[in-house]
Amino acid sequence: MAGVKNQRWLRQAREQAGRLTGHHLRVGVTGLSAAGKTTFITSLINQLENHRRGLLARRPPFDRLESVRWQRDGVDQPFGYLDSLAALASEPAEWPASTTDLSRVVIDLRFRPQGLLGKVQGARSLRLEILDYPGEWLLDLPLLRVDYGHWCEQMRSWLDAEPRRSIAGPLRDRLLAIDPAQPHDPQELNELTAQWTDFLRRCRTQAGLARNQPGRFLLPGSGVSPEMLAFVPLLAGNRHASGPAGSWWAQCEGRFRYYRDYLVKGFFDEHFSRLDRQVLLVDMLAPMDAGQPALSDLKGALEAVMESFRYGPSSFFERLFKPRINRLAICATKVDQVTPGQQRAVQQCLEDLITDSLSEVRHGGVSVRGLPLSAVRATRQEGDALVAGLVGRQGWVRYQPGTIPEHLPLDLTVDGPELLKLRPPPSLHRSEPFPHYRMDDLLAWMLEGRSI
Ligand SMILES: Nc1nc2c(ncn2[C@@H]2O[C@H](COP(=O)(O)OP(=O)(O)OP(=O)(O)O)[C@@H](O)[C@H]2O)c(=O)[nH]1
Ligand SMILES: [Mg+2]
Repeated sequence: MAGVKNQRWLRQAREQAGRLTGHHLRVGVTGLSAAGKTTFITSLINQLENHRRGLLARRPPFDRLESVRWQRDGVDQPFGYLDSLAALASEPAEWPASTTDLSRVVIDLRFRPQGLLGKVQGARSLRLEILDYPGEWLLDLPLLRVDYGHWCEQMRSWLDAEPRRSIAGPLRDRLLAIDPAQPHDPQELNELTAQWTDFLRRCRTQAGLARNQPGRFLLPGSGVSPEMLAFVPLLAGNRHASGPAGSWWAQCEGRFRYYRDYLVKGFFDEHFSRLDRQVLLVDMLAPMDAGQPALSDLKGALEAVMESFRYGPSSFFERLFKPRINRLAICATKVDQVTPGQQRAVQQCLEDLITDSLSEVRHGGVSVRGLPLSAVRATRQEGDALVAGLVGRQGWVRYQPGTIPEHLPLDLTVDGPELLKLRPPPSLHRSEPFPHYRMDDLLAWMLEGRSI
């Protein structure tokens, strides 16, 4: 434990040193499960590696970019760039696998100097650091603001409402029937934990719901033992409940506290509390396709996640040692699934969905940029139709995506865009920039305001 702490301390010290010289940029890529984080990061490295060929070639400051090095040595848990590339370049092409653990991306960029003074100073370098992690973990951040009794109340109200009530079925009755003050039965607790995990999985797959807590029940990550994850919400419990040692309450409350203070807080402190910029990736199309409950759950999830970050201006001291996010890019992802003319509408619907949170962020003085993105474009346009390959099928289909409203209706009821399961485009190669929408705009935004 002391070794891990020392390592963490050393890394933080190195980062602070980089920060003080202005050569370090930490970008938080934030997105729920399947938002498109891994594909985005893969495409970002690919665009940078091929900066001389793609849209970046003529775009400042990348027109001065001399060299790009994706670092692996000395990086603990490096991002599986090569695995993601192998999937995308396979025949037939596949999307990168869903993420099961944390990984780190470090990219060193070296720029030709600008102007006379720059020439005297020599080449400018910038280290870009990004993290990838399972989106499920993000859903735990709101737990940092609640205690166990509060969480039980919240779960009770979620399970009282559809579609969770039907999905939970008899599990809800079993959890409600437990008297928190009674001695707990370890075997029953294990059974209930397994059922809660299965319930979370079905919420996601059957109803497209986003808020599935605790997220680590679905993807534990390394270093997490099953005992750490043996607790459930006691639906008869509340903020005022208590129980003697050995009771259901004492058991579940203790494990919840450990989960929150060790796993969730550790993840947040190490990875999110020191960000310079944030890219919030949101798959808006899938919940629009799944329907009103999925959109409403996504709204709740995004609002809760955004509340967890520190936005806005900070004092000089804070800027050095506790920087806050001063730029936020909010991006509807995978917009290649609709026609170019509809892409802005998808972005608008996303901004409508979280309009209150965005006003808060803007009010804190943060510059917000909205960009509808596609990290890897799977479709091409032919007239007013799209042409693409489908997962598990050969050849091509020509289709017209359903309509996208100009604004999201207040009751969140929309006619779904009727999505198809697209496969990535063929013949992707590491040494060619992948086709995309607006990755160049996003990269330029990331570096804006940095003196390089
Ligand atoms: N058409 C299209 N689909 C995409 C794009 N990016 C991602 N996808 C699809 O979205 C799925 C999820 O993308 P990932 O990059 O794995 O998402 P993630 O946020 O890393 O998900 P987790 O690792 O599960 O948290 C992929 O398997 C693709 O099916 C894109 O640019 N265009
Ligand atoms: Mg991923």
